[in-house]
Amino acid sequence: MKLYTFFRSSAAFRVRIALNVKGVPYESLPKVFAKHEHRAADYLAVNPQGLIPALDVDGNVLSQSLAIIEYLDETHPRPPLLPADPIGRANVRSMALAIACDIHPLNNLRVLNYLKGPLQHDEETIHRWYRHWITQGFAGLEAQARRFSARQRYLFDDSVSMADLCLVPQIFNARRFATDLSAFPTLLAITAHLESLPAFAAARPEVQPDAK
Ligand SMILES: N[C@@H](CCC(=O)N[C@@H](CS)C(=O)NCC(=O)O)C(=O)O
Repeated sequence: MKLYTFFRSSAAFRVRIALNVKGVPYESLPKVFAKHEHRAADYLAVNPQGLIPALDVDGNVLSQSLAIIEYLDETHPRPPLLPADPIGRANVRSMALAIACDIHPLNNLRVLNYLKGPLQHDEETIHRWYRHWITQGFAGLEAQARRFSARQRYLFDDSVSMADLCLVPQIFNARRFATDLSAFPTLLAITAHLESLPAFAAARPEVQPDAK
C-alpha cells in the first residue's frame, strides 16, 4: 500500500496509526502543503478531493481517513477498531466523527488560509478561532469519554478503537496551537496512555520521513 501523506496532517496521522495498529507495511508518498502539492494536477488526478490522506491499494485510491480506516478494519480484522455490537460501534463512530466532522474541518489549512487571506484576520484572531472549536468540541468528547472509557486508557471501553485514532492527532493539533486543555483530564489521561503505545508513537508527525 502507498499512503499519500504529510507529516503534520492529522487526518493522515489517523491512517498512519491504523496501518501501524494493523501491522500493515506501507510506503509513504509525502505531499508538501507549503508547495501546494496537494492541489497540483498530478495529485488531483489521484485524489480529486485534493486533501491528504489517500491510500493506494493495488491501484485503487481510497480517500477520507475514516473510510480508509474502516476499509483497513474490514480487510485486516485483528485487532478490531470497532466494537462487535452495533450500539458500541455507533458510540465509537460518534466520538470519531465529533473530531473528524465537527472539530477538524473548521481548523483545516484551507479554512485558516481563507480567514487570513480574503477575510484578512490577524494571527491572534485565527489562533483564537482554532482554539475555540477545539475547546467546544472537546467539552462534549470529555463527557463521552467519562461515560464510555473503562479505565481512562482508551476512549471506548478498554481497547483501541477508531475514536482513539482521531483523538491523539487532534490533541497534537490542540497543543500545537497552545490550547488550554486543563478542562479535559479524561482526554489527557487517555492520550497519555495511547501515546505510550508503539503504533501511535511511530505515527507521530515529528518521526515521519518528510518532517526533516
Ligand atoms: N475529512 C478528511 C479531511 C482531510 C483533510 O482535511 N486533510 C487536510 C490535512 S489534515 C488537508 O489535506 N488540508 C489541505 C488544505 O486544507 O488545503 C479526512 O478525514 O480525510
